[in-house]
Amino acid sequence: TTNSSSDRSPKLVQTDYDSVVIGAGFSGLALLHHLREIGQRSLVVDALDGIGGTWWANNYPGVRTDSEFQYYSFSFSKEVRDEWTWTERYPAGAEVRAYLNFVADRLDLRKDIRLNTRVEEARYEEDTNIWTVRFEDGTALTTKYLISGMGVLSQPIWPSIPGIEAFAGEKYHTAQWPRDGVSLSGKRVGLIGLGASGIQIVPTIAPQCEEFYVFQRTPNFVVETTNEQVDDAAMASVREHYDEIFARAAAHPFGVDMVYVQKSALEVTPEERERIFESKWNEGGFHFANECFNDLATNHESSELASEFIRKKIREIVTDPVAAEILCPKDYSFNGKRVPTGHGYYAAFNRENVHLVDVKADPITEITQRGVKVGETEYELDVLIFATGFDAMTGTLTFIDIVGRDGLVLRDKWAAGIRSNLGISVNGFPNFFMSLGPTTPYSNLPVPIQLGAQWIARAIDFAESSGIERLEATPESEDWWAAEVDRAGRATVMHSEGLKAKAWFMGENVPGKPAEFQVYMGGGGVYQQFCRDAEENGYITFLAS
Ligand code: N01
Repeated sequence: TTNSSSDRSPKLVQTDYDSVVIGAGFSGLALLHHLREIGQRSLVVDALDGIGGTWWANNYPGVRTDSEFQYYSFSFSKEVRDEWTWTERYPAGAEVRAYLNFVADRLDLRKDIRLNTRVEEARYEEDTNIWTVRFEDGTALTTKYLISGMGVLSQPIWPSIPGIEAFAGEKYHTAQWPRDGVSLSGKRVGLIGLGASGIQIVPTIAPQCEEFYVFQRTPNFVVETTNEQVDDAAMASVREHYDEIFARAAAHPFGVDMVYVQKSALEVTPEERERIFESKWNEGGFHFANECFNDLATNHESSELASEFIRKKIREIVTDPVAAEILCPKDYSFNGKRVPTGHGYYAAFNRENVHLVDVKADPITEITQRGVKVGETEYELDVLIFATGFDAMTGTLTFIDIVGRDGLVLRDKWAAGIRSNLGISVNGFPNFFMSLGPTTPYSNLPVPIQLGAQWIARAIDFAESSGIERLEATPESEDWWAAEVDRAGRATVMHSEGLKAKAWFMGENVPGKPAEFQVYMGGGGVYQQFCRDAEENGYITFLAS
């Protein structure tokens, strides 16, 4: 007998793997470990030639975490926690890379990771319920489950400035920095881009360059910090309390282990407000955004009070008043862009060899063979650095061809806007999961990465043990989630300020992308509760087929 459901039950075909994960960074390592725990035969592939994902690719001078070490790591392996030692409060990129390689070795992951393997296409076939993954070298393999761990900020973008190809000097993107580094001494260096990447580069290379031209379009609110060594006692205490640290970070809206204050910036006297701002400015980095008041991300007036405090700091640090004014953001307020942490950023502009060029007032007209042309002035350069960011959140997923049921390509499905259930699963793409897919929380990322990998492994385990052949977001769940992402985003200043500032989390840094929240602003703790609810309800919103 045939009926519609037996028509759709797959032929039994042996696949090369049970699960294939794309990306060998934080996500890929966590996924491989947890998929092994449920007995999956898994393979991780990565286009790059090293383990570490974003921490392998982003090898530029000054790269380090903006999160403190104690919540910028995994909690699931006691061995790793006990045996790994962090040396700095904000670890340098090389140390995070070493950590991830340590994780790969200690958990014996390396044997199931294939590097230098770039995916070009992944195609689902309904008859067999199998994904075929094709690589750049012409080879292919088959898998039942396909999981993206490709990262949220991994698809670099170069600006479309006329003449960019003509430049005869050395040209680098921060996210594609040469492995062996670049010698800058005695050279005239230009930098375009002052997000978190450019802001880390500035003070690091300023002492190396002969002359350093910093081309600024939109200034940022940078919160400076100090960076202390982690001593043995601090490391021992973190090891002892790791579960509590991770649990607090998981419950915090932004995935950090910080005090969640319950006071508005508008509830206190101006003197008290100033005292709190000053004290959290001195703690530095994310402490300022997270621990002063509870409404710097939700109330425009409060955000503007924080903005004014930082403008005052900029004017104090930067000795040239003209440069200070150029560095002060005035067109948008605090939290309108992702707030970067500074390590001597503003003070770098006091150096004689650092020249700030305001390309908002006078835009870059072209890049020439010799350098950068701004109005009638041509800045001659030996090296030009692009810290111009990424096609964030969706970029890696739409760059390759992910082809679901009936030939539907993910890129086309999302052309008018992101559709998914919880940023994990997409209707039309059975047995395809995303670690940190678009619309997962705006957060310190190792926390949602670990929890997401564990959730995906449990979901697959559930399907395998219940004889469910396909997990796939229902259309209704996509409607619900899109509305919730929009609602949560609009409740923050990130919406209005991010649109004004052209923030990547609104997709505004990439021409042609729909302006929408690419991340969930409702908080990590709330998001994790939605994920637990889905699980406790028998994954009903993931049973479309
Ligand atoms: O990229 P960005 P990023 N002419 O998109 C400028 C994470 N991250 O690589 O604002 C002139 O923020 C552009 O100017 P404007 C973190 O989440 C984390 O720095 O569009 N300028 C902007 O200044 C971060 O938010 C860490 O006017 C041009 C810059 O390029 C995210 O990655 C470290 C231009 C791009 O800034 C992205 O950061 C690094 C043009 N034609 C990154 N085109 C840590 O946690 C673009 N720009 C440590």
